[in-house]
Amino acid sequence: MIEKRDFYINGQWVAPSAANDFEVINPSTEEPCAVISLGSEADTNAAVAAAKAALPGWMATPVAERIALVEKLIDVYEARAEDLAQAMSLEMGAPIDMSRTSQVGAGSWHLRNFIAAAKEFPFDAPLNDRSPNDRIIHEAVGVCALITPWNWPMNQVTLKVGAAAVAGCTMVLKPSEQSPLNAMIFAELMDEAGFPAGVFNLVNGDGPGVGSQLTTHPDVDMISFTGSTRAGIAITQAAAPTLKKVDLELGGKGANVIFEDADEKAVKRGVLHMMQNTGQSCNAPSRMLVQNSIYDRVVAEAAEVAAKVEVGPADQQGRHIGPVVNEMQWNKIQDLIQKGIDEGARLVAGGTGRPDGLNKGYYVKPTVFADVNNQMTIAREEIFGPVLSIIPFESEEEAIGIANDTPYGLTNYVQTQDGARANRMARALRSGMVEMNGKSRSAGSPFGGMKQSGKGREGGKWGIEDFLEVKAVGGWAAD
Ligand code: TXE
Repeated sequence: MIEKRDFYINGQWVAPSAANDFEVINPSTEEPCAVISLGSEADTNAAVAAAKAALPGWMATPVAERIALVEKLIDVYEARAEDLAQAMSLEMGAPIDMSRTSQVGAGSWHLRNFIAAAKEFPFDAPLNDRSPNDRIIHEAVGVCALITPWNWPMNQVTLKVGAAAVAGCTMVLKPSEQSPLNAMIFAELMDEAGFPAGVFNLVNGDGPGVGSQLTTHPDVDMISFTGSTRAGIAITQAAAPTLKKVDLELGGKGANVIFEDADEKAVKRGVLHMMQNTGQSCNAPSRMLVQNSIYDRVVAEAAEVAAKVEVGPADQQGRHIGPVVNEMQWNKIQDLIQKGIDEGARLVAGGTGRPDGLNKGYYVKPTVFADVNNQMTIAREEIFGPVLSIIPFESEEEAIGIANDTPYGLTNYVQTQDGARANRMARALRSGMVEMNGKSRSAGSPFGGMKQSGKGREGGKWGIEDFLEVKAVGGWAAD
């Protein structure tokens, strides 16, 4: 059993101020795999104080030096890729091959994109050519609390730490208590890369503890949060009395609109995308909207594809899907599958219970419902499991109406070979991101949502911008 109780504060690993052990459970086996500590208010205060003390020096560090440290971070991150992958598989259940590729790979990708964006970012520039005495300075927001979830842990940690670091912010990371081990390795990497003491700090804890201590702390200037819409609302309310800046990347209920002229791989691609990471992605295409003229064929194909998705433990190599992260998520998913059945959706693959032969571990059957109506619970709530809902539509207008009829607005998907229609759809869909015909967004694109999917954008220059304040200076003297 791994024992890692210390926190990384002010450039050192320090013991928690009070004993408060927490067992991390391996979702593939339901057995404890590690013990960590949940921090107390004294630990949170120590980390915030370290970040506050380091802020002036870090803000004054030239951008090129901050970038150079992030470049060093990429080197040490890639050198420890296997340790990061093993930790993620152990604690959150991503199959090892997926951890080694997309889970770990997302981290270096984001850090590289931040470096490219930071090199071009106008941190300090005249207002325009006509106003040489007006200067626009972008400077760090200040001390940032970074609160991350367990589903794409390194993706989310690097999206926040990379942007905050190049922007000149100092930070306290509170990773999910469900997946702290990979974040603790990441803290070792920040140390190895040579970030000055106090620039980056890590305290483990849960939402009601360290999470809420950070959100209410008077010396924290900004919260960057990824997680549930429930917690996003709680954080916004808790942060209000101190008027902190709050960036939120929350849940989603993406539509994948499949028109009758979709390419022949569109259905398979959509089902596999839904099942990826065992459905635990905020941008999962969880509602497949299918045009009536191809509906029966698509339902049959989707059921067939889902039935072939293999499920297995995280330490097994291959392209199967792993368990979901914990018992609470497993129970939530089971309840929602049962609700789908009870509310009259037609189950065409999977269902409740564990897949055959997997009696221990939080495994879920890859599940597909057809004949779903957009008002059913499975079409409205983020399930965060391998469960696809297929909803029929007749016209483009109807598809737009159904896709937008959700409190969420993160990512939508469109499958059609008609370019004009694809572009009309891209404009009409109310979401922070739209992806067409299996093309994902390019390096440096902004990631984030509208409506109850959050506010703010992560990644590339938009991600950096969110960690910056804008200062307008009039009467700037010639240097
Ligand atoms: O998330 P929580 P949970 C969604 C998904 C999932 C559901 C619940 O639908 O089924 O959320 O997952 C910290 N103040 N997403 O319960 O609680 C918590 O410690 C401060 C979508 O695991 O939101 C952890 O670090 N912090 C999502 C982080 O928030 C608080 C990813 C996420 O935990 C807090 C994960 C509070 N009041 C779940 N409450 C996405 N957008 O990708 C919790 N935390």
